[in-house]
Amino acid sequence: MTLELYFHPFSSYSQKALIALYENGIPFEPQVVNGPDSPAGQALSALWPLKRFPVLVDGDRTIIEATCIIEYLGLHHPGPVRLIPEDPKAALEVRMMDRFFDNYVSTPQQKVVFDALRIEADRDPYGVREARAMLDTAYAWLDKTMAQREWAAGDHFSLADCAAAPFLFYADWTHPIGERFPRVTAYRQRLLQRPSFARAVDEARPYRKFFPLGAPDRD
Ligand SMILES: N[C@@H](CCC(=O)N[C@@H](CS)C(=O)NCC(=O)O)C(=O)O
Repeated sequence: MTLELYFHPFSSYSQKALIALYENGIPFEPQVVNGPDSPAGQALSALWPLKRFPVLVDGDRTIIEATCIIEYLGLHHPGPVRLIPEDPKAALEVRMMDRFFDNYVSTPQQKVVFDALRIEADRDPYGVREARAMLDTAYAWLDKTMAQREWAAGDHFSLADCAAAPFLFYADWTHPIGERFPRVTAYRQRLLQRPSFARAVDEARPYRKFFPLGAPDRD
C-alpha cells in the first residue's frame, strides 16, 4: 500500500515530515494542498477537520502531527537512518529538543508571519513583540546548548533536527539570528547542507515570493 502525504512544499511542518521521508528514501504519493478548494485540500478536510498539514495516510490509518508522522515512519517503515534512538534515555533528549523547536521556535515564528497576513485592524503588535522576544530567548538558549553538539540532540541526526531545519530556516528570515548566536547560525548552515533538507528547500524555491515578510535573497 503506497503512503500518501498531504502537504505543501513551502510549509515548515510539511518539510519536517519530508526530511524524514527523504532521509530513508521512503516512497510516497504526494498530495499537494494547493488551497482548501484543491482536490487534496478537500480530501484533507475529510481526513482531518482541523485541516493542518502534514497528514500521512497509510492504508486505513491517518496520522496527524509532523512529530507523530516521524515516529510512525520509524515504527512501520524503518530505514537505515534511525531518527528516534532505541535507547529510551537518548530518545528523551531527542523528544525534548523536538518540543523545543516546535513550541519555542516555530510557534513564535508563525505568530509573526500570520500577524503580517492580517488586515491592519486585526494585527496584534503586543503579541508580535512577545513572539520576537521568545525567539531571542530561544536562540540564546540554543546557542549555549549547541556548544558541544553537532546535531540538536548530540552526535546523531534525529527527529529534533527534522524540526530544527525548517523552523530555524524560516525563523532566521523572520527574526534574524545574526552574529549574536554564532553556534545557531553554524548549526542552521549544517542543516542546509544535509541532502534531505537541501532537497526540501529546493522543492520550495518556486514559492518564496509568497513569504509574507519578503524572502531574503539567500539560502
Ligand atoms: N502541530 C502541527 C502543526 C501543523 C501546521 O501548523 N501546519 C501549517 C503549515 S506549516 C498548516 O497546516 N497551515 C494551514 C492552516 O493553518 O490552515 C504539526 O506538528 O504538524
